[in-house]
Amino acid sequence: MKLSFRWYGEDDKVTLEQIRQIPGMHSIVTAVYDVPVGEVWSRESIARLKQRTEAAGLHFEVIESVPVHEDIKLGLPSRDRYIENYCENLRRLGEAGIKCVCYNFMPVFDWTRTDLNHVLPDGSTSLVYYSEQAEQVDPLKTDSDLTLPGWDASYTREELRDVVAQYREMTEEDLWDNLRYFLERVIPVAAEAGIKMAIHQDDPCWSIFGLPRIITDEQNLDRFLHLVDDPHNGLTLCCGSLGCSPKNDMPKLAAKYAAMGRIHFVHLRNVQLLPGGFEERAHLSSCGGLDMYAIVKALVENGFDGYVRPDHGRMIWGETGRAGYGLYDRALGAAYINGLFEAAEKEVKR
Ligand code: DNO
Repeated sequence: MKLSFRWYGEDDKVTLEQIRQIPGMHSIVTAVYDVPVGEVWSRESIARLKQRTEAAGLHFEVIESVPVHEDIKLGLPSRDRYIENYCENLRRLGEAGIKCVCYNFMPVFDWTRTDLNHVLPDGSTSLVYYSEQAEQVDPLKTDSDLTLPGWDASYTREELRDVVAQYREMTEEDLWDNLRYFLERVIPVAAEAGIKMAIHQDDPCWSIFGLPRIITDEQNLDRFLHLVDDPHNGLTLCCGSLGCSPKNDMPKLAAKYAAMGRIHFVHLRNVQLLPGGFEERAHLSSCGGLDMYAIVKALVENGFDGYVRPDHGRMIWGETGRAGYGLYDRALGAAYINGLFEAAEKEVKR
C-alpha cells in the first residue's frame, strides 16, 4: 500500500512539512480549489501543486476530488459540456503524473453530519450523525433555520431549494442512467491518461432528505462496477461510509473487491453505530465497531497495492481547524495503519 494524507492546499493549517514527518508517508491527496465545480483546472495550478508536493519530498499521485457537476448527475442537456471539461481535467492530471482520482456521485450533499464537535468521554471531539436531528431538516423549506454542517455554502438558500427539488423528481434508476452516461464517456479517457477512477461511497450510505443515493452497498457496488467493466472504473473503499450500515460487512467487501483488482484507494476510519445514527471514533478497532485489522488483512491477502489514507480524525490535544482534518489524530491514525499493514503483510508472507 501507499500511505497518503489529505492536504487542502496552501490554506490548510496542516503543512506539507508536517505531513512528510509522518513515518511511511508516500503521497499527498489534494485538489485544485481555485476553480468552480465543472470548470477546467489550469495547467499552472496543477503544476504548482505538483511542484509544492514534490519539493516537500512527497508524491503527487492522488486527487480527491475532481467533483462532478450537478448537471451531470441530473442528466441535463448541459452535461456534455461538463463531461468534456471533466475529461480535459483527466488528461491534464494524467500528464502531471496523477494515477488515481477520487470522486463521488451524491446528489447535492457530500458527506453529511449533524454535529462536527461532539464531545466524546475522553474530551476529544468528533463528527456524529444522529438521525433524529437529520430528519428535522427539510432543504425545501427556505424559512427553516436548520442547516447542517456539510451544506454547500456556494448555494444560496433559493438555489439549494431548486436543485433539491429537481432531484426529488428523479428516481434511483434515473441516477443510475446518468452515472452510466458519465462513466461511458469518462472511463476511456481515464484509461488513456493512465488514471484509475475511484468512486467514493455515499456518506452516510442511505438516502437523505428524500434524495436518491445509490453507491451504498454490495449489490449496488457490483452493479456500479459492471456499468463499465474496466479496471479503471474502480472504488475508493470508504470504511466509515459503508461501515455506518450494519448490512455492509467491511472485511468481506474489502476482500472481494481487492481480489477483483477494483479497489484503488482506501479511506480507513472507524465508526460506532448507535440505535439512532453513528459517531466517528478514533481509528483503533477497540474504539468503534469496525475490525480494522480484519479489513486491512483482507486487503493484503487479496493483493491490494493502492493508496490508503487515514480518514477523519477527532480533534485532540487542543487542536482547532477543519472538522475531521486536523493533524494530530490523523497522524495517530496513519501510525496505526502502518502497524496494521506491517502485521498483515508479515502474516500473509508466513
Ligand atoms: C469526507 C470525504 C469526502 C470525499 C468525497 C469524494 O471527508 O471523504 O468528502 O472527499 O466524497 O468525492
